[in-house]
Amino acid sequence: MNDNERKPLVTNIFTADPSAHVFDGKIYIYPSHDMDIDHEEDDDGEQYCMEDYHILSMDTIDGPCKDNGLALHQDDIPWVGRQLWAPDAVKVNGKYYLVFPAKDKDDVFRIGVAESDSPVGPFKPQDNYIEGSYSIDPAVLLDDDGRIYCYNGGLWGGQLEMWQSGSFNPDEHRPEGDEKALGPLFAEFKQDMTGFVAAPKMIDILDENGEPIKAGDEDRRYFEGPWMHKFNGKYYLSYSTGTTHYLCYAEGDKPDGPFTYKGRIMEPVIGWTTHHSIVEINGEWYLFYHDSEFSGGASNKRSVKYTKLNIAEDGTIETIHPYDH
Ligand code: FUB
Repeated sequence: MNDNERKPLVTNIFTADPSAHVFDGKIYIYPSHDMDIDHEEDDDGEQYCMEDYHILSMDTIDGPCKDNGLALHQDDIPWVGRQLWAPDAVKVNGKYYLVFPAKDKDDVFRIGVAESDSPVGPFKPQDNYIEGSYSIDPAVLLDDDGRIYCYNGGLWGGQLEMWQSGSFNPDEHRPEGDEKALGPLFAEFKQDMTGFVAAPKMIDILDENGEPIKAGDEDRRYFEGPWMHKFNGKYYLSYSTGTTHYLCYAEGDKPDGPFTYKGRIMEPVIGWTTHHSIVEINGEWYLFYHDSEFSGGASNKRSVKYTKLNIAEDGTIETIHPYDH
């Protein structure tokens, strides 16, 4: 383990939900920027009232991590009301796109896009959110054939349940027990990042018998924070189980699934949420994640960390116990 591993990457600000990428040989981390405020916790995530984004960067995985300052503020995004949550980024045709969720002026979570010539911003937002987008936690996969996929969605405060009828209904029921669990959403971005090619559709996550994971199976069902990595030609969807605080993964042959549950990537961290990304750097695989150790356990004051990830030749991921050294 090198000196940086399993320690906060920066301590001048609180950061969470890290989406890590290698662009032009350098490491960039696109996190949420947690506010340094005390806030009561609730199931709708009111305590996550973030207002802007800062991008982190590292020349090497064992070197210093830099906070590159303000990259985008909610006051500069015409359609946003509040709550800038977990972002991701993609580089397409030499431009860098920040893809982020936020509540619109009606308090409905949507996905927005902002563009820059630099990986660290400042980013210029599009005038409106992506038409047809809803819920939180976008993760973007630029596939080997150049197609750009978006995975997103989160239960409870992330509002995913509220769209089961096809339109927004804040009183919609939460699936439970033997009902089929909701999955993350899948959509393809247009090449100019101005919209989706077609409406988002829900991804199936199956158990070892090919049956959909049930809503009551809280150790394995999808809650929020999707990520997609490819390994030996297969697609690996990983996510947080929310209420049980695990990071899990499922394997598939196609970018839109179905995916078969495979196992656990990480045991619970300090703090309610767990949210990650998986990235290959110089032939080694790393898990970027967050916890609330540095703030003494405050769930809304998190710090981004990373650790090495061991992936076997068949794609099996070794489970991480975050506080074992
Ligand atoms: O950071 C706000 C929310 O907390 C994210 O959108 C979720 O994934 C959870 O980490």
